[in-house]
Amino acid sequence: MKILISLMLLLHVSLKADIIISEFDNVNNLVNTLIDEEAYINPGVTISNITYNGDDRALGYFDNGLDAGLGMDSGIIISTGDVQTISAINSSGQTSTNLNSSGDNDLDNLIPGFKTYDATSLEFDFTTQGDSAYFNYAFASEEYTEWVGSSYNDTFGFFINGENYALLPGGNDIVAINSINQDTNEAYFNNNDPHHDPSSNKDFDLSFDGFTNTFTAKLTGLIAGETYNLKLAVADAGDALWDSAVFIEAGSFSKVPIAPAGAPEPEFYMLLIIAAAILYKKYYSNNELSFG
Ligand SMILES: [Ca+2]
Ligand SMILES: [Ca+2]
Ligand SMILES: [Ca+2]
Repeated sequence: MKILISLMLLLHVSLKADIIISEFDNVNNLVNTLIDEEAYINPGVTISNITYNGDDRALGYFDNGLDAGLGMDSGIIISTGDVQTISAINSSGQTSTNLNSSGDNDLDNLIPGFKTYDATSLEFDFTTQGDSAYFNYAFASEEYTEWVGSSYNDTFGFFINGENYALLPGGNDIVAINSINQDTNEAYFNNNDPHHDPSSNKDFDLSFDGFTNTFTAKLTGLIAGETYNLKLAVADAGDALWDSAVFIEAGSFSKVPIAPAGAPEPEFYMLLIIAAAILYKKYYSNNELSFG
């Protein structure tokens, strides 16, 4: 049995893959990643007039998110720093890049009394075939956990025709350092800050010191066929340091909600099959049939 457990552990380590971060190529590819035309569910949304504001370094793609502990596997990143500093190893509590980008007025209005810096935003028009649109996202930040409650209230918003719809489940709280963290709305928060909080989870393979669960954004009450302007924006607050980012799941922008890919990983099933095969072989080697 010891051999079996060792084998399973070894296989688990070898099958686990680090999060992969890829550089920004162009904004059309980036945004079109959100729509999965190949999916068996017709996304029922169309996108046009794609633009972005911010530094090219702040945009990119991610893969193997589930192995890192994110509630989704692949998609796009919008950040307040250089996405190439995102990795599977949380070796620092203060990873940051000062992009020298300006702030964002919509985000300033979201957090009265705070000023934003290093804003990155994606903007596009969309139409939906239904009366709704959905996408899956998670917010992550290096401000966690030590700068919670301070002026470094980094925030994320998505605005339809100027109004913010990025709200935490069951309430009116916005997505920001001071409104979701280890003390507030903590049920939706993943503490990954061993540098400041020994009780934090050690199983996440992500450089951010904390991140939220994966939320499904619900854009309801829309009119089928009408065009809406959507802006996704993230920014540092207080200063341009200690980065934050938003991960948005590939193929999740749809007229119907798509369940985040946080299901058991394929390696789990593979381990089950391998373990069953070993046990099967062991059983029959101990109970060999004899003829004659
Ligand atoms: Ca960190
Ligand atoms: Ca920054
Ligand atoms: Ca920051």
